Amino acid sequence: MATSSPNGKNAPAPATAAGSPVAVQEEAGEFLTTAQGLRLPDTDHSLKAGERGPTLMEDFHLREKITHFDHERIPERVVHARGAAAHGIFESYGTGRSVTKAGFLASKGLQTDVFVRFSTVLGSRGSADTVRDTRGFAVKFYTAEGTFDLVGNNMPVFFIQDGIKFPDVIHAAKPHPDREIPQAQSAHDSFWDFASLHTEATHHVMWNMSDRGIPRSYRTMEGFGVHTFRLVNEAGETSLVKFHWKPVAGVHSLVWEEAQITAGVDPDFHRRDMADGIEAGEFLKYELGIQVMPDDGSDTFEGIDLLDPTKLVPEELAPVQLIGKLTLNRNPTSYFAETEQVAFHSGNLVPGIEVTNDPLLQARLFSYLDTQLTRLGGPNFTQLPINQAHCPVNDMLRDGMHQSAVPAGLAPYRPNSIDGGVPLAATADERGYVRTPRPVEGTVVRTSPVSFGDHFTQPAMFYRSLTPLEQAHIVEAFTFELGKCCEQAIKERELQVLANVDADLCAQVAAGLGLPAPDGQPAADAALSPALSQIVTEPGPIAGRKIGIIADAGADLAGIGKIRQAAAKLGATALVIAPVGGVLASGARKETVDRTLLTTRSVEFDALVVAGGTTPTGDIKLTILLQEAFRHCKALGAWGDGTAILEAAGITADAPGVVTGDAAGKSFTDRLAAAVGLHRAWDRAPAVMASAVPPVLTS
Ligand code: HDE
Repeated sequence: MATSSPNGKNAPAPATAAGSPVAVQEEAGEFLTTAQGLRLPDTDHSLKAGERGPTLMEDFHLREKITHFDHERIPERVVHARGAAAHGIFESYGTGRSVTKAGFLASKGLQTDVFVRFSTVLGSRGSADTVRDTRGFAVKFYTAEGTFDLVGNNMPVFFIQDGIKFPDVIHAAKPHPDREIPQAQSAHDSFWDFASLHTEATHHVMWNMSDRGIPRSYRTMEGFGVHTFRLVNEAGETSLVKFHWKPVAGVHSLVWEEAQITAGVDPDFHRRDMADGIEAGEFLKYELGIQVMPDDGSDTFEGIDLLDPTKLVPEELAPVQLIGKLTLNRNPTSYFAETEQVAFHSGNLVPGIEVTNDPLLQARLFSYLDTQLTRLGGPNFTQLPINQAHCPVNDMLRDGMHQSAVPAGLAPYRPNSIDGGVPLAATADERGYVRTPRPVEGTVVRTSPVSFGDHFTQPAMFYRSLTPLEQAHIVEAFTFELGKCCEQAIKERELQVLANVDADLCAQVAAGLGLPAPDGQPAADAALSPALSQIVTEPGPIAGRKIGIIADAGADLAGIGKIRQAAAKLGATALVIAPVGGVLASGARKETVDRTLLTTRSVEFDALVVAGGTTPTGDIKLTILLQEAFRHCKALGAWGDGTAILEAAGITADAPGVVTGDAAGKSFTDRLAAAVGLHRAWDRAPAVMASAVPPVLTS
């Protein structure tokens, strides 16, 4: 009898010729076997002609084991190779219904399975998480009407306006082809050579050089669909829409020195943070939002060309309306089977969500399916468990490498009479993907519209909308990146680009490089969008954050217990750092040492606290730990005589963001949580952070 097989095809349940059921292959049984199920007595010694003799061809187990091992790798993604993922649930608010008929957005409370993969763009699979780069934010919605992939980034704009240039920007940004260095970074000549010659990249470059290029965590990143999509509701009315992901934990970043240290100390920083958070029940949460613009045939809104992916629509002009909530609540079981083999495709769409003529999006529609053929070894990658649709699939696609379905029937073609005419074509009423008719006409050309020609107004808007502190970070980033270039002409040309964005920005970077600042023609009247700033003035949630407590055998263990409890209540984790490992004990109280001065570094923590009763050691590693956290504007604290240890490291109790008290009571833990909730003590920045010029603070 035809049943639905595990891969969703209408196929006979797998069975032997005699009709005995065959289970889908998974590891089972307590004995080690070959891939054919033969039990093995020994997997440690190859079959040899005598103890000291040559190995025999006859050893089929050795050959199978080594052969399979030889083929364990698949090609890494040509971009976005470094990534980490999680399963989750998307819950619709039902508020998107007025603009789209997409079933998974229609009713309030409707839940859809999702798989989300975050990534960096440039680095190889084994590169560090905290490099300065754009982050991928790819979401697979397994909806009842087919899989919808929202393959976005953590920045709302892109380097190029036409997909045909993607190989150019990626070749320029990837390591130099001769020595394959530098890995996973843009601070090198070929990237800045391209960026300075190709001014349409300027807006994205500004975002990369801003704090958005070094997120604190995947949970503190915004996400953007980048392109404008066309949404269609049940009545057939269309709107132009941009997708946004708003992190519930707020938008927060690392500081540059911290990001660099972390790349060495913990290259897995972001994936560890996400996996640990999910394991601890501190799930990553984001709200899905849409900016809705009228589909009046002009493909523009308030003078902004909606087909130009180097432009954003300020939230002040089109507010982000929230339509659902994403919760990442389950870690993958197998990195390879799930995170590595997941195949996203911007052409995976559902009724109610359509594409526009954005030439970047159009090229993507070609690329994603194509790349999987090489990466996943043939056309049947949709049968891999992570890529299977969570709805019936009846595609008439047949055979090919790695075919694991057993399709029934004689007629994988249409029209047919043999299989009773099925599969049937679905009308719009039957939830078929019927595109909204749109007129297309034009002369065949290889050009861009004139409206794509303004490369500087929005970069100026972005820069000028940020706080002086965020601007100082951008200055520092440009000065660092260009300072790493060898070719003088490239630096000078990029300064010319910056001169056309903002004269102050250009002057400060030029000063840091020791070069004259050229004159430019920056936009005088770029409108501002304060929503682009990520600096908070009110404490936000601290779930998923880490607080280090410095202690030793003589420390106030009861106080440590209180901090641990207070942190846990807010979803944060407190970890005890001591000179040596083991357990700190005093009477009946015990506290396990989580880190030693040898195994940790300040970058692991959002705040550091010195426990009362801790004996000053004079250990330089402790001084560096505290000094680094101080320099990175993190919350610091001490109670009782722990304050003396802070002061010995040059940190005074009255410095901004330093919390002290007699005991680790409620007042102390509340003030500590508020300091962590502010993310950083930015008032400290002018005194501690390296920059091309001292940052100017408003307060
Ligand atoms: Fe991608 N991109 N891209 N891209 N992209 C890939 O697909 C490509 C673009 C994005 O976690 C590849 O499966 C072209 C914009 C993410 O698996 C590849 C163009 C945006 C991911 C590809 C773009 C993205 C990819 C590599 C220009 C943000 C990671 C492996 C037309 C809106 C997905 C793969 C994951 C991955 C091509 C532009 C986001 C080669 C040709 C714009 C998040 O197909």
